[in-house]
Amino acid sequence: MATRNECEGCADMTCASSKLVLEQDIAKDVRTAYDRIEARGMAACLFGSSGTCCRNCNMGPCQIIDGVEDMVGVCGATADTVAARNFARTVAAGASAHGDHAREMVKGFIETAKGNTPHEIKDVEKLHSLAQVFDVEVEGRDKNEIALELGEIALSQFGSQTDEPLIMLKRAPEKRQKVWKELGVEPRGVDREVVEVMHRTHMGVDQEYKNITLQSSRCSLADGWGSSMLSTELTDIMFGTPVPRRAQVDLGVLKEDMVNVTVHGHEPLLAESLCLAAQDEEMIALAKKQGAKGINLAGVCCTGNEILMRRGIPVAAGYIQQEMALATGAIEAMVVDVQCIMQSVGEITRNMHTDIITTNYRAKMPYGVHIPFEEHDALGSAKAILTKAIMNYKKRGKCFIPKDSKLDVMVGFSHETINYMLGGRFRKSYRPLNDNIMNGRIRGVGAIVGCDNFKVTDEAHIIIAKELIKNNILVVATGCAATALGRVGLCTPEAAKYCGDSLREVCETVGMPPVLHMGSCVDNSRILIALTAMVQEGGLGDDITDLPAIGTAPSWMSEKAVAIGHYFVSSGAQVVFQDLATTGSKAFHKYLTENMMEEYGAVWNVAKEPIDIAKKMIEAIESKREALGINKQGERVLMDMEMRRDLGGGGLTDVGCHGAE
Ligand code: SF4
Ligand code: MSK
Repeated sequence: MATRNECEGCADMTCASSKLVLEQDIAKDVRTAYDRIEARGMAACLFGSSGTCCRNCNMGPCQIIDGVEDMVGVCGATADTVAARNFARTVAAGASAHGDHAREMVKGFIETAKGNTPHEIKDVEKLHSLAQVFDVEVEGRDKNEIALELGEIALSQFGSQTDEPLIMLKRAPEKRQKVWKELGVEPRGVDREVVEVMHRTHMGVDQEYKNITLQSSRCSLADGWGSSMLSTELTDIMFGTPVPRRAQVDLGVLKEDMVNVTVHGHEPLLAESLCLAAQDEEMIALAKKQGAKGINLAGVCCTGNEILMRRGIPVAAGYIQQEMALATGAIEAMVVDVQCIMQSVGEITRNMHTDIITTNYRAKMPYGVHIPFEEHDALGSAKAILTKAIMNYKKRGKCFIPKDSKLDVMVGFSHETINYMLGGRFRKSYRPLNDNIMNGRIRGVGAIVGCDNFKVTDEAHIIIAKELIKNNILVVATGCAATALGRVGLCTPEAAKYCGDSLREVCETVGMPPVLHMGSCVDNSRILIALTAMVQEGGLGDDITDLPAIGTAPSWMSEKAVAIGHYFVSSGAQVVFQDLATTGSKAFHKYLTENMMEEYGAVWNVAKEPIDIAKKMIEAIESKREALGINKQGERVLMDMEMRRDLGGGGLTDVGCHGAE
């Protein structure tokens, strides 16, 4: 576990900006997670970290030791039952966070279709293609009419009480749909699956770990193929599907002579409205009146990734840096909504000019100022929030911005972009990607997703990414992992220099980074769609489990990461985590890490060291290649001019790179 001193002495490039900030006098009274880790001075509870502490009823809490007769729960619950129940509840908590977020997005989408928000339906092509999935008629209809019908059906997916599977499941490969049907894990309603987990894990209900885990799968699939996918797709339709663009990340994006407003959390409706308000003449004039040159909006965590992907607005900090961003003393307001906001940010700003502005009735904080974000008056709410921030500018005292700590990134790799990035405008398809995998120029795809975590070095993401691309594996990234990779320059085409020869040639020919930033943590659903598209394109098997692809969340922190990991495994894609709170139960842990393979064609893997995670990922990809028989077609194919022309027929120059600055 890292301490502040370790952070200060860390050679890790990702810590550089944080370290610079923490060294300043103005930061000396700011207590960060590093200080609290040091002060707590206690090791994590063994029962908690191995998944065998139960407090599901008031006869406990019970700490269970697997295999010791008297060390079962007072009710007789065994280690396997307790660990499976705890795992299921973690999945349910993660899925509920995505579900509640997605519901807000769908409601905002409906209000937009009705003309009740300052936003509009931007991506009509995507609207039409999603309408098809939901059997909504598009011919001769106005975009808002289509969106309204689509939105209402989407909303019904949350509270559905029928036993029909969620509509979006039919987007998965047919073979996968069959697996789910046979196992009986097709999710029915987004909310229902969370409720059922909570019921089945209540004292005295489901006591068989495999049966409990079936419901974990169903709940996680309701997240991945249900709520998260709905959120991503409707957000794209409303705010525009991301396309490649250049932008910047890290604390150096804050500006000394401007009102700095960071937006932190997850819901794009708030962030997009703030973007509109920040361009408003009246707001800019107010900022100037206070002596600032203007308003500088920057992101933190996944809300940051949403506006980074769509607008090229810079990301100041990932999860692990939120306290350091405040410690600069240069932020007038940190506007927050839901998820991943550390309670310490309120405490840090108590004696500073900075306001923490909470905006969602679900998430208020001690020392926060609450200004509700009303979707019916989105612009009005956003202006009220910005006004509060602007009026703090004159109160700003000494500040320190590590000006050189900002890195270029190329972002905006939606699954649609990948579709025509390699395929070209005139033949957009996953064929070239599949072909490149089949001929071995690209060995496979590795997803690096999830959070940062003070428990492990932030270098984990970087070590893994560098090892993968060195071995010609294309990396896709989301969430705070993507921000961490961006902070060291891996999300630029220039990072091709770290790749093995054949991946480097592909990247250089197309002009793409070897690490593709695909968005926020909700946007992991983009990866599900990309994997499905690869299957449907042909040549790489007929299910997700056949693909040479694997994911990792090496520094996971949030319960959402476990829900994501489980929907990937239940969808046939393997994952590797650094730890999993299931090790105290032999049979259940073995089920997750070995036996799920027979049913789902994928398992959870655990590896402590980042380099071992990378090795596991490479091994898994190579063994899928062997099984597909594509290694026989030639190990490494270097491109001649014709191949380059073929690949370069489309590419980022066709897609258009929209410079952020
Ligand atoms: Fe203990 Fe059983 Fe109650 Fe859990 S449900 S706290 S194991 S008695
Ligand atoms: S914000 S869930 S720390 S990715 Fe999505 Fe980052 Fe993980 Fe929160």
